[in-house]
Amino acid sequence: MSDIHHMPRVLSGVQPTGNLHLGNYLGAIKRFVDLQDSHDCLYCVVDLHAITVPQDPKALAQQTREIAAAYLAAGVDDGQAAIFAQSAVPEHAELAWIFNCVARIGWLNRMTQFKDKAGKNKEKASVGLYVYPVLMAADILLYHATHVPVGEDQKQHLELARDIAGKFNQDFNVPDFFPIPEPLIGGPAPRVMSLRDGTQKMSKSDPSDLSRITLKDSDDDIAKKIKKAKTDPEPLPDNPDDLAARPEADNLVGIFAALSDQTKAEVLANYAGQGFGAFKPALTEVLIDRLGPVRQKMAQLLAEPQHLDATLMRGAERARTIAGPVVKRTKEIVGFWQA
Ligand code: AQP
Repeated sequence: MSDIHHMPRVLSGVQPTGNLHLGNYLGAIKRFVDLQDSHDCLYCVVDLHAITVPQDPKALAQQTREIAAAYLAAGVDDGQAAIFAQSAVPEHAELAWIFNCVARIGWLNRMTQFKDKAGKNKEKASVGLYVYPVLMAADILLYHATHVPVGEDQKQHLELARDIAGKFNQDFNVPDFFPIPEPLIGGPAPRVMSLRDGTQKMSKSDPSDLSRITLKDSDDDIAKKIKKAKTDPEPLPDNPDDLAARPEADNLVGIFAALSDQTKAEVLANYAGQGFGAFKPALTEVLIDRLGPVRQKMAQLLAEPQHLDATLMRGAERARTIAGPVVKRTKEIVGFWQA
């Protein structure tokens, strides 16, 4: 029998590690907004994750405010969804330790993000970077979250969270104590690719600024980056399947579709037979139309840090009202002494 009835609950987060880009927006933040009316939502700024690689201590708190500002500017309503810093809820680290003792080294050795991020220097990578997916499992399961909106790059980590939940429930004979969370990965742009190379993920750490559109880019920056985006000489097809071997074209059509809440087929219905000379200006217009207001609102919010701090404080209080009892019960299940 279940200990707890699992109501639909959404948890997700973004690292405060620098300039947010279109991949973070389409893969995560825009979808946070779409879910808030139908689900109980918690959106954290995952600063514990951020320090798995070196961060400037003087900049980190401000970067955390920036992500909170991005959530709000994109349309997350802090009256509905809790917005908070991960480090302000100590239960994340507490549950992560217990999960470190549930997860298997063999499981972590399969994680491709660690391999990508540690590169050839894996002996010098932090232990935190290695156990990053275990902390992510704790982030989700701490709230008994049932759904996790993320970009496709996080799919493997979500599978690990599911494995950890299942193993804990089985090891301690508490069927259904932790729900098995479902990834919410979808839409026409689940993996936004670099504007310079359609086979590489758009990412904060790409050395080329032309590879990504950031939420701080001016309208002129956006126009310049789209103008310079790599394409091919063929006109656009009328069938999305015909984009399969054209990664750059597929990426730009996917971005257009996601920003305009259409499918790729609907976008192609308007642009089939046309080249990028016609498509790029239209894409620039959609980008400016959707991202311009987010940029302006973010700037306004960042000019009032006390408002952002109040939002983060309220969010942390609310998060702790859920996290506290879950950790208390988890400790009982594990057998820890509690007065
Ligand atoms: N290119 C992407 N397409 C779709 N979704 C993406 N996400 C990231 N890149 C893309 C999603 O954004 C959310 C937050 O990501 P994060 O900041 O926590 O971490 P990240 O995935 O490490 O971001 P970057 O930009 O890719 O950083 P680096 O360069 O350090 O690797 C997640 O839901 C993620 O799926």
